[in-house]
Amino acid sequence: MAANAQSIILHQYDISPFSEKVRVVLGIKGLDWFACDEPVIMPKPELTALTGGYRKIPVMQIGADIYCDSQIIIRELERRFPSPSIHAGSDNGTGWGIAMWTDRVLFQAAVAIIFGGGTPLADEAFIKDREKLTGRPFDIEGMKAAAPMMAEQFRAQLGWLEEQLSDGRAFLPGDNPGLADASAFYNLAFVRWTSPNGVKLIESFPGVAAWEKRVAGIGHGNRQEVSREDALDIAKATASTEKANADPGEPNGLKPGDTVTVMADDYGRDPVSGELVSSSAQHIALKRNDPRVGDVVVHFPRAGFLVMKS
Ligand SMILES: N[C@@H](CCC(=O)N[C@@H](CS)C(=O)NCC(=O)O)C(=O)O
Repeated sequence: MAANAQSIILHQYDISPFSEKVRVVLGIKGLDWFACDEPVIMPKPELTALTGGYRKIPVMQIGADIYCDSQIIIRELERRFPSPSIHAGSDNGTGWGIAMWTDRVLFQAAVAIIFGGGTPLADEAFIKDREKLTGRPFDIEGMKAAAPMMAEQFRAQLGWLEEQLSDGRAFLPGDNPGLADASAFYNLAFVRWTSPNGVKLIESFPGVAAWEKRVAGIGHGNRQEVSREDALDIAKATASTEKANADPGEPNGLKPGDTVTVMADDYGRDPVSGELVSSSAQHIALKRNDPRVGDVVVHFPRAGFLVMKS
């Protein structure tokens, strides 16, 4: 079946670690979805037509609703497809906090090991692109120098996973896999794809290595492919399903109709502006228009993002 307005379309590329986090969640939930492959470096004209400037990967599209950042993608998947839940075992919400650890501290250690160890991924065009993304030099020599220290950091954090698994549980939250598993796993997958030295560190933890196999065994649900042009046509032909909603608890008085700008608080801070449709403690949705895709609503998480009223 071809992709349509109800399909989950994941704008991604295969060696994108944050896409792997979402793919594992799609696997936990056993969902049908479409991969729309995007370039690894800029330009990404089709992606930014949908997002209004956000260029990071992954982005999820369902019709004319565009979800930027793995956190809001997974929250939306949980909302639309609650069973089985990503909140497994005793996790009702702290899984999001675990993801903040794995997406920032653990990920930075993995990146330093991968790029400090030399990888063909880092060609000249890639380095230039990532310098623009982060606003900092992509300092391979510095990463090489830091790699031994970062190996210690990575090992210490792998040790936490080993301790969590030490009572024989199958997954981090207990008998069933959840958000914590997807969040930790993708970092290890990224290391396995790219860094033999990093793999040795992982292999030194038998419980972690066995858990990794179990998470890999979950799979990615049922994947099909969709082209970028077809994905844009779907957005153009569809209206967003997001309803206007004023949050009385908004600390800074934001309300539907306000013009706001949203950007990540870490790297890839390309601002996206639009008219606020709805917001909550965990979510903000902006309406914007693009000649290629018409009216779309772009969704972001609140934790890790800055919102400015224009
Ligand atoms: N906080 C973001 C991080 C996403 C991220 O850094 N993605 C990487 C690829 S895995 C990226 O976009 N790199 C730059 C690029 O692909 O253009 C999320 O959770 O989705």
